[in-house]
Amino acid sequence: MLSLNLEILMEFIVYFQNLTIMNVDLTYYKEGLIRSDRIILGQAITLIESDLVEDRRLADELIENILPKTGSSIRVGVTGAPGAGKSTFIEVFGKYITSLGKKVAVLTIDPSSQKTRGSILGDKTRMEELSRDSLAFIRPTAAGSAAGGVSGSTREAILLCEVAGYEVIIVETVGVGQSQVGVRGMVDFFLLLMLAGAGDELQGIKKGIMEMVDGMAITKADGDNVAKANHARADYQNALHLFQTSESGWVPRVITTSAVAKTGIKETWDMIESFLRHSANNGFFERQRNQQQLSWFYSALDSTIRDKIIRQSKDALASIEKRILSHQISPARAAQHILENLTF
Ligand SMILES: Nc1nc2c(ncn2[C@@H]2O[C@H](COP(=O)(O)OP(=O)(O)OP(=O)(O)O)[C@@H](O)[C@H]2O)c(=O)[nH]1
Ligand SMILES: [Mg+2]
Repeated sequence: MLSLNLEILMEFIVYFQNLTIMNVDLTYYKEGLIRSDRIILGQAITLIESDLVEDRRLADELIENILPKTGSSIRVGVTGAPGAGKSTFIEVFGKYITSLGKKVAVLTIDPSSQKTRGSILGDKTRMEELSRDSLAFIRPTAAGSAAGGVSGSTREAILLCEVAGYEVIIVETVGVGQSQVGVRGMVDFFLLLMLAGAGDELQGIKKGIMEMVDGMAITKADGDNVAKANHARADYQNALHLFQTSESGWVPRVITTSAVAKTGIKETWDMIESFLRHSANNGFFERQRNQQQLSWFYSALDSTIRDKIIRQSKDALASIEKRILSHQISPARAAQHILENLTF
């Protein structure tokens, strides 16, 4: 507990020092990352989340510089409804991964708070054991940023963790629309955690999410919950067979797990490993990574153009909004009009 608090305190001290000094440069970040300095990794994530123009410039330079050293981790997304047991599961799962001698980074996205230095405390104390593990790094990331699209900063945070030598990167997101789709687009394996309910298991789950997942884990399968969880597992497994078959050719598996009884943890890892073997063999792994890279580009392009327009055409936008609302111009024509008057 003491060492945990000290570490958090250190991070805050260094963070505030940097706010005042801010003369750190590319070499400082790059070398820090390469020697796997956790404090500098944390600072680099703060840098890429920053909206300040000069920070963004340095962040872009840093990312470009490290790109050749990225891509070697296994990227796993974990999603599920609030309270499904994601953080508790990730703590136990993360400990299992470090017990294999692998370094694990956990990035949590909190869609409700854009810039959340404050929630570091909450997340670190919730994954207390894992955050004390020298092979683990835990960090909440902001949902939106200047790095492009909803998920820009998390994507960049993944790259930073990879350069710092993290071999497995887990991205936790609460199961709400935009953030979930965003995370699906940046990970190799997408795991959905579900709590077995009392009634009809399949009612509460949308077809859309079923099509996105590579695996499901029914959580809290302990005590009185075991029978219910097994039942739910069979139901979901049947349902998943109906959603045949994604481009990967992989049929998602469903397992039961308990973070308390520590069951289903090795099974989850084994499932991910067999997915990786499968998708490496048929070329899907690389295809998916390539596709994700390009869709990141297009979403960055969208948000860059949008930012530029909003900065350059503030007055024109205000007046055209009025014309749209008084039916003098159609929204589509208005958009064209704004674009035609943009200078690049
Ligand atoms: N019995 C039992 N309880 C669990 C298990 N895993 C988590 N819980 C409890 O479920 C509650 C929610 O767990 P979290 O891990 O915080 O859930 P979460 O999905 O991360 O929640 P949010 O981040 O708020 O969306 C906590 O009170 C946990 O103690 C488990 O395996 N068995
Ligand atoms: Mg959580």
